[in-house]
Amino acid sequence: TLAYKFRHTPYRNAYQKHTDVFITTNLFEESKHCRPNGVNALSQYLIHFSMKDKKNSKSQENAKLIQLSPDKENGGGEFLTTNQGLKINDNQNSLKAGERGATLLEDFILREKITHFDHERIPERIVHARGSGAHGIFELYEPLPELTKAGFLNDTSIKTPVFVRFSTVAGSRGSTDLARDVRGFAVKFYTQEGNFDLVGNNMPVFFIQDAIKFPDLIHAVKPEPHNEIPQAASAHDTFWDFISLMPESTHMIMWLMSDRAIPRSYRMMEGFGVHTFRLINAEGKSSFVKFHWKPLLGLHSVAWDEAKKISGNDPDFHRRDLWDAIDAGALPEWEFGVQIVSEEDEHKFDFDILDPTKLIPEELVPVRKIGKMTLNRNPDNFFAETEQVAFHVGHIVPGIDFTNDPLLQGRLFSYTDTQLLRLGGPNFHEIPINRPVAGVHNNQRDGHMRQTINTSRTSYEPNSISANYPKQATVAEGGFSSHQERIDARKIRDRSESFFDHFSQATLFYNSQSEPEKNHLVDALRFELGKVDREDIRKRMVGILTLVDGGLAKKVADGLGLDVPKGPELPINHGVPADADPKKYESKIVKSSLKASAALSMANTPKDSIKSRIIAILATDGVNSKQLNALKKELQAAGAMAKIVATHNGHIKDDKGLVIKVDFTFLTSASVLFDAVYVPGGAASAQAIAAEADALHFVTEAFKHCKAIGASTEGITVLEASLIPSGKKGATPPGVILDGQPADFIAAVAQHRFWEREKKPDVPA
Ligand code: HDE
Repeated sequence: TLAYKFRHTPYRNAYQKHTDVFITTNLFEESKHCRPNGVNALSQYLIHFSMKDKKNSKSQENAKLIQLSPDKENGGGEFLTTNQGLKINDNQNSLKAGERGATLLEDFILREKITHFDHERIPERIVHARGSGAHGIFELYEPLPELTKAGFLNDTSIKTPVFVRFSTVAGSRGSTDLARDVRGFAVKFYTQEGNFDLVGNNMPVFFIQDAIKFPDLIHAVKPEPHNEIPQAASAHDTFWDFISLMPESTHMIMWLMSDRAIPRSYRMMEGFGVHTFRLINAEGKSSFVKFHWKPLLGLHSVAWDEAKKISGNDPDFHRRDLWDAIDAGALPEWEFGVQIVSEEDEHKFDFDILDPTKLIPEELVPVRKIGKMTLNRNPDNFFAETEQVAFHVGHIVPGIDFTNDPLLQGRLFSYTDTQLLRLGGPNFHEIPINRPVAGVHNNQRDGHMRQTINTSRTSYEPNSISANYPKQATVAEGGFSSHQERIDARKIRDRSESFFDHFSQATLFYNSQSEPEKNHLVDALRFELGKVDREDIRKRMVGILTLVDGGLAKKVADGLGLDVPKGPELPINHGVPADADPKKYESKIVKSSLKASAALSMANTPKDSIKSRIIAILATDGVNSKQLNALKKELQAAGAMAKIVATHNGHIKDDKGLVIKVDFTFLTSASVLFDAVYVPGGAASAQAIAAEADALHFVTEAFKHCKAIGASTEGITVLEASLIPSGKKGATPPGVILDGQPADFIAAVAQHRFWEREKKPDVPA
């Protein structure tokens, strides 16, 4: 009836005018007495309608949002009820035998409320427990029929809805965002042919080559089993013990010790599918592919000292940053790229493209940008969406397929298994955030928390009672058919010799880093190994580093007070099967044919925008309003956010007596939460700020972390009072702008960091 009403009332016209979500929400509101069946049928109808309407890309974009609508509940203007819909009269007192008496077992309202509360938690993810999600869309630049038949990669009029979850790997759900760690970058595309999940990371390679080592790796990096210390950190004995015995992890360790492991923002990091996948075109031709996400804001990191301090000041820093940016309309964007290798070229590289510890340098195979993803909506409910979203590398669509990468093959098993435990049963695909917008029709039935009411008498196939529906689809009708790879092999537990070079790309990565990045890598290794108690582990690790770069090994050894070993402890091999000849498993020492690759250094990222950067303006009563307003205006015009940090909360008065709202005080914020600092003039304001130790610490610390700092007229006295080496005019260090124009300051902020300031002498902050 609702569907009929929808088709024959003004709702449809309104819908066609693309105000769909609003209208559908109202329609659902009107139809709430029919929940859930009527509404679900209606939502399915609307999705169907919107998906048919290919030219209306706006409706495509909303297919997932329309689907989520009937499951939303707000409670606004309603009476409080039990889960059975009974209106509650007293939510303050339990039912007792007299005012001072014992609580009665009869109190079904109390029991329902407490029982539900007792069951609120589900197991956190075994890895990637800490994360943040957002909705968005993916838009294709040009059709790719020569490469793939996937619908969403062939029709530029479709806006494919996506849900993305970023995460750290090692820490628990409540751990800090700023851990030195890999970041998860998982994207669920709700395509018209079913869900495609690209479950990637912000680093293009992985620690291990075979899935069978994954539990060992994760046991080693997680808090140690006897005392559950340390939380969200790899700087401890068991991790480095394992790594020092796993030469295949050396390349990934270079990435993990680099600035990529401490991003400034989820919005400013790359994403990678890691494994080589396949694309399959309509003729069944396969090409190998590596997937890339390139952030339009460029790649940026924080300093390690800063990361440690952010963890105390705002452990939700990345979560808040993503939320606030989307809320403010600064929508995060990534270009989607592919590196394509034809089947004929599979063996043309000096590494194996099935080995997940190797990347394909962009100099050898350029990244072709094929589309753009924009995150445009924060979730309504963290648990329902971000926590319950279930990604799986095995969720693919026709036109995409797997390779025999042994890490990918193992993942294909793990992800369903983990959701069964985490989400409690086989119907996790029915949880709203996981439901495909393509219809689901099969003979799977029942199980815990089944939502669908299957009305057919048959739940088997073949059947004649239901005319054999739901029926199989031919390939032409969109049925999935696995790529018919030819296999002629013995069944064997072994590893290909083409996987035995463990160091050449680690060296390539190190050689590709800028000088400051190399220094950060050395410092990271000194920090991490410095936290390792057992000297034998430290020594073994430094030995491995000699195979990456002699200079690197020496610098790390110096920091640890160790003699530089001539080479590694021999033999260098990964775990050897009990009956195998250890010689056969020895690492091969291979030289990379490439000296350096520009794409591996964050120093080469575009630095032409300050969009969504957060600038602290230190000001208090008497601030020079002309300077303050001029800068604020320019910052906002450039897309940045200016925040007033003052000596007291509430409001301040400028030199004209006008009131300005204070955003933070030196007590409620810290320099590490901002990208840059500016101190405007105004004698009274500058004097009061210079008299505050926390304010002087604020600017000194911003200097230590190599951020842009600006000051005008009397504001300069604040820098002079701080520990900045030369806050005075004449000998200003890079990135310190005194009495400049707003444009000069903005140009400095766009640089993100002036790492050259790290050269000693350092400032204490
Ligand atoms: Fe995962 N991984 N993984 N992983 N992974 C999980 O699935 C696993 C690997 C990645 O935001 C788990 O739902 C195995 C590589 C991300 O919900 C689990 C192996 C890459 C996320 C699992 C790997 C990833 C996960 C835990 C080695 C980058 C978070 C909870 C064979 C390409 C997804 C869950 C989210 C989550 C298993 C290796 C990325 C247990 C066995 C390589 C981004 O299934």
